[in-house]
Amino acid sequence: MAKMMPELTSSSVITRYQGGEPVLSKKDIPYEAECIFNAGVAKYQGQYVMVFRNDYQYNGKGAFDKCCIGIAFSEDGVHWDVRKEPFLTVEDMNDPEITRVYDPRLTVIEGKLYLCFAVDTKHGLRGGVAVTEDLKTIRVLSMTVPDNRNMVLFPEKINGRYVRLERPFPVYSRGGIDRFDIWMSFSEDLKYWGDSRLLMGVEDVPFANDKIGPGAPPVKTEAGWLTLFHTVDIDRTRGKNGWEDTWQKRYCAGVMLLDLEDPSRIIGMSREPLIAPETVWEADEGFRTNVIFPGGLILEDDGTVKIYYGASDTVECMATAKVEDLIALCQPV
Ligand code: BMA
Repeated sequence: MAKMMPELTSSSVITRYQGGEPVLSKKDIPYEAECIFNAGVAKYQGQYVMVFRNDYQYNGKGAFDKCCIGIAFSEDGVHWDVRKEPFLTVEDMNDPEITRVYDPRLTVIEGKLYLCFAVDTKHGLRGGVAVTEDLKTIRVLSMTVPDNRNMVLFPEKINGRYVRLERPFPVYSRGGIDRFDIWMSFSEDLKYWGDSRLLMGVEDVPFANDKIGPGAPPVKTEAGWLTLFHTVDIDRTRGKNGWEDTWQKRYCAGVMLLDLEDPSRIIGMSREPLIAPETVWEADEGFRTNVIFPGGLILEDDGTVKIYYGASDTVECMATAKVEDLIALCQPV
């Protein structure tokens, strides 16, 4: 039996944009859309770029029949113009095995924009790495074996290799329940990945009792690679949350700092959530409430950071903080 978690609150270092109002939701989307969430964000070619998940056509049984990835652009990282057509659909993948593409993350490496995304197939759940330079054509570089997702890329090579964080689902060896951890792999060409190793176990996070996964791609600071992750706890006495029929989990955002030279070494992490579900959009309204799903972290020149997170699998929200405050939260493990 998992140990129960107390009520969790957000760190005082974050400020929610407009008290927690979404920065993007279905009313902003010029095509069929229902839930707009779990976005990745990067600064690329002089503007902010957001790729987001759009789930639509609810099937009444806890899932949506349709899902695509949309794209939006912004001058300030707050107000977004959504492109008239989706960025990536199942049909674009041109593979009858593939049933869903979702939960995109973005990283700029050497002037190119890389997209990591989750790919549901008829024979398992895979993590894709793709690249675009013109924000229109996308080339898939690699796909993991099942089951793996939540992949994020570091923005530069470290000791000659590309690095990614990821979250495999070792069901058999972890007791057949959600005990899933953050792993990392290395590559010389972004196509072939290996030298995989565990970065952080779910048991290392005091506010998780279920699973954890990478969130926002790492950002370079003088103190180390700063990155956000998601944490999950479940408490069967909490009741169901949201208009989906069975949802009982809670997702929070955590923050950690990794060594610049050896990112498999955790310098520190916050012992408490950075963001816990509290506002109306995070805790009361939506498909699966009590879900904070961080996917983007932008460090501005003045030392502020913008944190982008999906709320309740329904809308995309944003918070700001000072980078030094996030670093200070990362205490030695
Ligand atoms: C995870 C993923 C996320 C989602 C979360 C909460 O397993 O599917 O995309 O936000 O569950 O439903």
